[in-house]
Amino acid sequence: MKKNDIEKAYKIAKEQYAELGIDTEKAIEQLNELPLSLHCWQTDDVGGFEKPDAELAGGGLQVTGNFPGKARTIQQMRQDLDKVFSLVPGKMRLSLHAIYGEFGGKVVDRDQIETKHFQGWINWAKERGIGLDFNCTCFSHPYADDGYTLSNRNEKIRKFWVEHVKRCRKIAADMGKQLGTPAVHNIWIPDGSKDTPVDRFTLRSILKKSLDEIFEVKYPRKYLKDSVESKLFGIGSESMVVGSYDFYLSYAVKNNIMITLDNGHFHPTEQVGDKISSILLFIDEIMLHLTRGVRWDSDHVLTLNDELLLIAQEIVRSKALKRVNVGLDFFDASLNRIGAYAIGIRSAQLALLYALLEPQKLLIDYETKGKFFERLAYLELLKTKPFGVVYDYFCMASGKPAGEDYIKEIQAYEKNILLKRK
Ligand code: RNT
Ligand code: ZN
Repeated sequence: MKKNDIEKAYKIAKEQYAELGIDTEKAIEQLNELPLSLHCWQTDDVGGFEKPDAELAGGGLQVTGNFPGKARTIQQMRQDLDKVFSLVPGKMRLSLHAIYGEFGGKVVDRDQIETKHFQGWINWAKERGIGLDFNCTCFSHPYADDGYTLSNRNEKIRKFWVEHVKRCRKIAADMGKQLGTPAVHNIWIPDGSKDTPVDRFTLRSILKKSLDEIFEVKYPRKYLKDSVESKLFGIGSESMVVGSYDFYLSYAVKNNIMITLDNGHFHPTEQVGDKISSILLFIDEIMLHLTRGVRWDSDHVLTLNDELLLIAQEIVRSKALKRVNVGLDFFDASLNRIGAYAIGIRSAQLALLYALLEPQKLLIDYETKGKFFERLAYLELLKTKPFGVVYDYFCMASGKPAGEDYIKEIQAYEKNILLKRK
């Protein structure tokens, strides 16, 4: 896109929004300050680097597709992530999983991992001025094969996973300490049952006990923020998931930790956006895993749809930009993986920008006066306002490709880098 054209269009867009009492510059500034936590696992289909060429995600997570050029080494993964960062404006963080450590060709089991295995990542993040978030990996492991980890009835296996998660929290706290920005540690486990279980109560009490043990160790919030992620069902856990929404919401409220809302983990007509204003009255912060659910599947590339818009609007309308940790979570191996990131990040930012460009005062005024025609009319009008132009300008002003320009860059990267990978 031509710089001149973007500037011209932006000038008009700015005036249009100003007529509604909205300052586009301020919206851009707010968006620029809001970090997005990029999930590292779209680079390699949740493979990790515990063993060469790890393929299967496991734990009910299934990645389909075989687009060429998946990252097979940490170097390739970093190269891909740098490419992604070069294509998008705004602040980024990186969310790592425990299987992405640098294990130096040795077998380091999950109950043995230490900060030293992630020091390379910490240095990498420091050089780029970005924060890290962390996730224990309670799947793709022989001890997860029977479908239960932290809620396993077998004490040896349960203890193994408790030790793993404890170590992961320690690593996350070290990341936060070294990088000067708290790391979110997120716990998601696949535990659940394919068929209708009889004794749900015992399973959930075991999970509670494991979590209590895990959280016995306290870390300052300036280093570590703990979060737990619920799910409705997965492949192989269709009938019951131990870590359900009710379970984790109760646990989070009681223990004042965060809950991770992955919008692919709810009933199709349930809206995560609607939950934000409720939860934030009872816990300090939440974590989001933004994704796109399609029928039964939860991990399609994020696009700008109504569900995402409501989430963004509710963050902004609740004045919770500093209380919501926005992360992404999708993995699709059927298309260019760098492109998947770029699309997902752009969608998240577009949704947030759209929400930041809302004339809140005006809308609330109509709402409180019961003027519902006017409220609806403005909400509809906003859909045809030029927020895309404002986003293009934001990209350009940040020195990043604007409009369709990022597509060409990804095509070139595919040709020159991805297709040449073995
Ligand atoms: C799984 C959860 C979880 C994972 C990652 C890989 O359903 O969404 O967040 O996607 O931990
Ligand atoms: Zn998730």
